[in-house]
Amino acid sequence: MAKPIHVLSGPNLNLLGVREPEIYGRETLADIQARCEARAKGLGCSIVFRQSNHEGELIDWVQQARTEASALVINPAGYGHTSVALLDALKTLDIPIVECHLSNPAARETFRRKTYVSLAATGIVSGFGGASYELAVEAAAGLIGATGASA
Ligand code: CA2
Repeated sequence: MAKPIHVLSGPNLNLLGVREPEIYGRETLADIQARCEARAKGLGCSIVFRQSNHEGELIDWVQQARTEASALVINPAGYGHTSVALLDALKTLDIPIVECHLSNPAARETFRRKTYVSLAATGIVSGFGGASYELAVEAAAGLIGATGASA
């Protein structure tokens, strides 16, 4: 059985659909999880989907992904712009890392233009709302050779 793709979300993303819908959309994180699960299933893989408001917990989960995941999708939220510790953890992984963002941080405030996480990411998907996660799962699946296509 192939290892799952781990999908991690950082601080405040538990509030999706409740606050700031003009920036982050009306979908809840549970809605996005359902989209990712359906997409992964279609591609013949599985996901583990988690959110935390705590930097240390996210780092623990990144470390867990070293042995338990086939690929990692991460929306680090605010920690992407601040956390060298999260970057250090990500740099220990030998699996594909896809960074994802609901919004396009490059088109927002200057301080969002730099993300430490990007230094460890294989690729980035941003600006498509909840679909960013789905596209990131699809990209991760492609990087591990899971296409769902049957011969
Ligand atoms: O666009 C993204 O996905 C971000 O990672 C979201 C972060 C932000 O700091 C990044 O620059 C871009 C913020 C997440 C906050 O989530 C909220 C959700 C609902 C209501 C308020 C905040």
